Amino acid sequence: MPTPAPLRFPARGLLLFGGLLLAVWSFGALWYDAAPAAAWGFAAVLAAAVWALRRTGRSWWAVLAGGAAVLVWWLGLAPSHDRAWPAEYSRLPTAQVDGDRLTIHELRNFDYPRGGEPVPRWETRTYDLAGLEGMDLAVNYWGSPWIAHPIVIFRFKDAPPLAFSIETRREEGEAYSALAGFFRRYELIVLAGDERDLLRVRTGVRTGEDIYLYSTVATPERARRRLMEYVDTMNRIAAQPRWYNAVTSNCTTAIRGMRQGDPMPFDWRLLVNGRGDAMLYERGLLRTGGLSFAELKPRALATAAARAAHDDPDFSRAIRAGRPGFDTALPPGMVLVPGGEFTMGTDSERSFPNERPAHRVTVAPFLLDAKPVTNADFARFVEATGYVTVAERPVDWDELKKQVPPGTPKPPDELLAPGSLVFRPTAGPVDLRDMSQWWVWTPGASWRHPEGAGSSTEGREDHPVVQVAFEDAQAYARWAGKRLPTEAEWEFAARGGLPDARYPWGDEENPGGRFMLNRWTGDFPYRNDLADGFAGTSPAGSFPPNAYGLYDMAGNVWNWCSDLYRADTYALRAGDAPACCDPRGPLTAEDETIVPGDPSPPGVPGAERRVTKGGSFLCHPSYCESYRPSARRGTPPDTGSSHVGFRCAMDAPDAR
Ligand SMILES: [Ca+2]
Repeated sequence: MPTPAPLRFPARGLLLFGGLLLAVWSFGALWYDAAPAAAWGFAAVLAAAVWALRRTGRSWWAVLAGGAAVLVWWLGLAPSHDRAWPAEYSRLPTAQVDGDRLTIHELRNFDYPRGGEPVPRWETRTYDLAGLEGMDLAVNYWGSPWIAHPIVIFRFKDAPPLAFSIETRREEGEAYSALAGFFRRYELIVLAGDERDLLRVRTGVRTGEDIYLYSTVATPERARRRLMEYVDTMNRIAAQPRWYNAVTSNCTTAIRGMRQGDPMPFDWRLLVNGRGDAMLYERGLLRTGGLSFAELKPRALATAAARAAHDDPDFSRAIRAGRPGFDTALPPGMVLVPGGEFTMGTDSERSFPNERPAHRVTVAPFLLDAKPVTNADFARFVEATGYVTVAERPVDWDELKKQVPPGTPKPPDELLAPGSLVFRPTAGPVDLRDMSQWWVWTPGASWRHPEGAGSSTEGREDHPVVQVAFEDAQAYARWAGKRLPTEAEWEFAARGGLPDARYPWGDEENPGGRFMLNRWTGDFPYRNDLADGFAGTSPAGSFPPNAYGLYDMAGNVWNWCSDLYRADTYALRAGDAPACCDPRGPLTAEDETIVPGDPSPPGVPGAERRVTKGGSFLCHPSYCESYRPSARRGTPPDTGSSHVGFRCAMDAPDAR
């Protein structure tokens, strides 16, 4: 028998690589599925055998034999339902279908009280399959943008949404390890749960996780087929335990495998499933609201809404409201703000006295314009109604008298001509306590002529309307069938579900070096370096929205709120217990305590002022940083200016 020729490089290299892979796999299988000591023992024996055979050219036989022995042992490992499961995995759901009636046993519906321990609840529920309306998809990220966990949700006409989550059934004290997922460490479980359980555990209990919510195009018939596949898999697993495997049987590939009727073509994004939503979008399986995927995804982010609605019995509607692809029938341009309890004001040292103390407040769900009312919007209102704004009317000295110190002489007539306050940069540094140096009473200034006679809004149709008084904003809101937001609503909305964050987007003012708002950059009030792109107002919505989809909640223009202003409102309210519900502001300012350091323009004690929120293109950290959600100002109601606008609110529709 001729001696075989020595293996040439490619074949030898492949053999070496294969041998190494087998050895590493065997080591991992023993490490994860037996014990680390077994893995080390195996490695030592194998190394000794390879060493002993090193001159015979047959040392890879030792690797093959060792690997084969481990494989035989490993394939013989049996999955089991009978282990020390933690509460959340302690029961296996099963289901029965009888015509249109679906009954699920051991449906998980844990409650997660804020700050408390989970309350286990396992239920039997029945669903009318004829009432199945559609199928939604929640995508859960817990760290890497490449790896996600899909939760499929079925919506019914007369029942809460039913969610399914295919997970590793980890034992008590066992953490999920991506590497262990390649071996036989975990059994597979299909959880059937109330949507509030499977989503809230990820948004309100665990930290650092995100949920994106999409509506799929599945018809009720198609959704029913998918649902039946889940039911089938669930019952099979209950009858016969099965191993989880990160490649062949994970939460995403298991979904694919269930689709026996019309298989989903294989795609790399089934494994690297953090990009699975993009794949579904490309295949036309998601409702898009007419948006590109790059636009859709940020608006599908439901983490903040879910946190805000954590205790809301109407959780399922709150997390969907305003999200593209869901039929929530909101008036165009409005966003549903879920409402809830929150900390209003702040105890931060870096704040004004009128923002303190922090106190708990609840607000009901409400609708809010996504953007401030623009010049084009306001022009439509004026055209339709012939409305004349306060700044366009001659000043009524008898009215003005009430707002200035008694005995103030009547000003010259030209100052009583129609006009408004216009911002004018100074020539150089000035005393920042004296606002009169940059605010100039300008005859002829109005919403049509924001900088006075000769100026216009041409080319600024999409900028927020300015030079509007409180009364003008109210008149517009009434015409639009809306109302102004309360201060509490404004602040809740601006916070975007982030409790205690300094800004509507978080604690860092310029995340990644990016400007998140239009404020004053450079040296106030004489040099603007345009670092954020705008010296004056910017088109409404030029900067990223907050988590509720609201734009310009910081900077650009101040927004009128409906509340009467007092610097001591928070101090008075902080004594209230429990959290005050939908506060509408003080009823009178007559006995207002003067609060030293109130940043509002000086007024006559007790004279009416209204709350403005949000800060403007004139705010600068050196001066006010009033674009923080807790910041507030009192503004005389008849005073328009270059940097005060508004947006409207509505009560949330009660109907689902
Ligand atoms: Ca600016």
